[in-house]
Amino acid sequence: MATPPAVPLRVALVNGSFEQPAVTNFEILPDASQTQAPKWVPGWLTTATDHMVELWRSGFNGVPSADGLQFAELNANQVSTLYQDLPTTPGTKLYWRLYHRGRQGQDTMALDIGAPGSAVEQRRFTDGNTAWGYYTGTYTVPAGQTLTRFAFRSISAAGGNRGAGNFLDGIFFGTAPYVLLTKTAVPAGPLEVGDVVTYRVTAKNEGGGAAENLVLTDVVPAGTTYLPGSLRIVDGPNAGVKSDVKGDDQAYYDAAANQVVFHLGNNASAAAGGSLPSTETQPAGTTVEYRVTIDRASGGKQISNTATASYENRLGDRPETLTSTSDEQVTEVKPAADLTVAKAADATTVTVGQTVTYRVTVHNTGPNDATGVTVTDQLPEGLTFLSADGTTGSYDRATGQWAVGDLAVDATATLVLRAKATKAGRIGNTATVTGNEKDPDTTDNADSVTVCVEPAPSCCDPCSTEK
Ligand SMILES: [Ca+2]
Ligand SMILES: [Ca+2]
Ligand SMILES: [Ca+2]
Repeated sequence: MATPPAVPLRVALVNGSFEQPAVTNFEILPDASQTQAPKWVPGWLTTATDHMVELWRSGFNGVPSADGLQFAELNANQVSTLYQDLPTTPGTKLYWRLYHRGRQGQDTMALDIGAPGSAVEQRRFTDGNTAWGYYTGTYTVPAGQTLTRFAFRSISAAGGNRGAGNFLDGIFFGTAPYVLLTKTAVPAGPLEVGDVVTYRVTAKNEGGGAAENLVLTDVVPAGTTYLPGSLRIVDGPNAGVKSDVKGDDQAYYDAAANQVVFHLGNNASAAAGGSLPSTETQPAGTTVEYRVTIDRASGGKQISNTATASYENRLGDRPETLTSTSDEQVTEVKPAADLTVAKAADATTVTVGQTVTYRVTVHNTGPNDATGVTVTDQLPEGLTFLSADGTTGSYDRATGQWAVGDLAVDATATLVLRAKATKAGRIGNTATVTGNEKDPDTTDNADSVTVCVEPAPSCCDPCSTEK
């Protein structure tokens, strides 16, 4: 079993786009420390002594939001700093991005990141009141820093009003996306040749930022055959049955590469993968399934299967392609043996009183050795048992069973069965073979032969004196 890599500590702001709580026009609300208040702003804390944070609805006073339906004003009633403190792992690379805008003219703020109390200014942003400025950057958590403050500090605001200035929106500060794949096979097995296995793969984003252009690929495991029409997104965006055809929906079966492909996440299309948010907002991630039939050649073997996903981290200046591999799913397949039987008679026309000689041949075409092989060949009325000679095992004249026992792959056993014809007529007789292992093809497990028994000729009695 492949050991999945350890899941990194997720870092992500809470309420980074100021969408909660919903406000009409604008509201000045207590920060996240004031949980006794009937309505407060999740995630964000302020250094303002009144603990107030100001949220605006998009379009209020003619200012549209940059992301979603709401945004914040850094200066609520006082010149202050708005921040969140997040647990961090030293050495982790964190990405930030934000939208900034002036209210009455050019407003300036600083971004400070670091240990609480000693955060370091990363950059200053000055924007006018006609458009949102968009900024991105990265920060690597220094050694020993297990708590990191991410803070916006008001520097100046046009208009001279301490309670007006520095709009903020669409803020992200956190770790790269990290897709974790888990795979299950249903039923768990051991299974038989010919059984259908349903593979389910769940993709969860345990990182901070969204996993973009998420494409899941699963090569149909060796020893199985894809069951047409079995693609489905079980849970998550675009859930539903998908066709095998490429280009018509979010999944397809690629016959040339013998693999299934799913485009996953929000806004996934027939052409490209979508965006999978972190488990903070999408705890169950997204789950897909497809089915295979176990090939005959897999008898007595194991089927192993691993899914992979590719996705992009678009938090930086350029998209970074990342891949994830699922745990390996191993299914045991029980041995299988395709037994065949052939029955023949040395002569198919005999006379009453003569001996009928049958030859019964049983063969194992595999893929595995057979055990408990039994051929049932009961002599019908009109035939009296004379003798049975098998290359292996013994024939029980009472039950008509020839106990062959073990029969290796490609091995053959033969029984010569002799009987005396006692009655005229057509006599049909069938031999049927069974074994302990699954027989993937039972159409060749019985064979019959018909013998014509003619009456004894009365014309040729040498003792007759009639003239
Ligand atoms: Ca927003
Ligand atoms: Ca399709
Ligand atoms: Ca068979």
